[in-house]
Amino acid sequence: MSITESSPTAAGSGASASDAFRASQERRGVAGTPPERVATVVSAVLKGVHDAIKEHDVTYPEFQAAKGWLMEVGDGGEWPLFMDVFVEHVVEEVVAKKQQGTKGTIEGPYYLPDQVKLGSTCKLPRRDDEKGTPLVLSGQVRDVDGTPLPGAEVDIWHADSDGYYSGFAPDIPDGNLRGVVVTDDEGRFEINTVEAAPYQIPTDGPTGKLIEAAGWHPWRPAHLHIMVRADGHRTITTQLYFAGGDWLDSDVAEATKPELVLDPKDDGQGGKREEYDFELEPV
Ligand code: MBD
Ligand code: FE
Repeated sequence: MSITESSPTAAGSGASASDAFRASQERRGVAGTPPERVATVVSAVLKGVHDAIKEHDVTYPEFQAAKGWLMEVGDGGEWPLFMDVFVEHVVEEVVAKKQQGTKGTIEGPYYLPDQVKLGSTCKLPRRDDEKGTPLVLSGQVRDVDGTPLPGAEVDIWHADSDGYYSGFAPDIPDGNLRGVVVTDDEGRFEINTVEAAPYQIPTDGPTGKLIEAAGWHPWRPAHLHIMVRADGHRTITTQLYFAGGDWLDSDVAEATKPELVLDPKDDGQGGKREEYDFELEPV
């Protein structure tokens, strides 16, 4: 295997995250924003930049280097990656203040809509030789008042045991380790999958180069992404993490929360099991 075929290169993951984002913009639609709002927020952002320049005596070479780097982020299609790693967690923190129910966290750049629909007890699509410890995640989707929600959708996507996502890395079949699980008449689900590995920001792109230049690390702890939808309820977008895993206390994307950390138990057959329930607030 050559490095270009087997690594989560910037060219492979950054640019395709941009394509996925453009498609999602069509889905979400873009609301008209009044000029006062634009001026207020953009002025505050620019003030932050201006203040940093003054506070740290930023030089002309540094200013020009920053300009070149910004151009590279765009050319490499890494804006979705950069924004979701370094900015999304604060947006989520702000909206979460007004929300009830199961804790959410950031969506990140690797969600893909319209994945295969699966029955309440199911196996996520995987390769015949999919590596990784088997993991069964079961639970119930309920309203915040405790009422079970049959027919809710548990839309799950995660990296493989090498830390790569289908749709964003070469050589992984479309839809691998992705699926929309529909809950049974008691709101329950049981998903058979494999443990994900920690995720590393591609080191060969502009985001990775910035991380290296700053002496930071490029890792997210192992995680499962989950979006839970039910009629009449606010959709929850969240992630589940694993107790004791690497990078849990230093996620580069700052998206962990104590409530979202699982501690799966051995099932006695070489695999692991865990339960996690989701509570959705009515809209
Ligand atoms: C990921 O897998 C992720 O979840 C986020 C938030 C950013 C980059 C890669
Ligand atoms: Fe992720």
